[in-house]
Amino acid sequence: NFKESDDAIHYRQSAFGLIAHNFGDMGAMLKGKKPFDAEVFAMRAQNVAALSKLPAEGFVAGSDKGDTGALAKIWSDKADFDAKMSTFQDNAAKLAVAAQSDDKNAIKQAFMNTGKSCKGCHDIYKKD
Ligand code: ASC
Repeated sequence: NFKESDDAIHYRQSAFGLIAHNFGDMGAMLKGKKPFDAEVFAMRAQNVAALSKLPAEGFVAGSDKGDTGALAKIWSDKADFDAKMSTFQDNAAKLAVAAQSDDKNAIKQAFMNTGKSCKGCHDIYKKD
């Protein structure tokens, strides 16, 4: 529970920031912008799988205000939003498993599926 809706907003934005940092580094490795380090990649994939479970708690009722990226549609279509968040968590968990293997194609596919979960939700529920 949060004392103020600002605390809930700060909580979910912090979680998303950590997810973006970890996911972004994985993307840089897969796109060849930096060398692929399987150990670091797997660590980051585990981070994202764990972090993916955090933001949902911050989307409390009454926190659909202020100048955040969160659109009011999140709260009017909460069941769909929650389902998409759950799909993201599932894909992130699968990415963490794939990252334990040496199957680069499976890793790339799992990474792309997870990225689609990010984008699929942002397209509908995030400003810009
Ligand atoms: C990222 C990031 C996102 C997603 C999205 C995937 O690295 O910050 O929001 O990937 O662009 O399509």
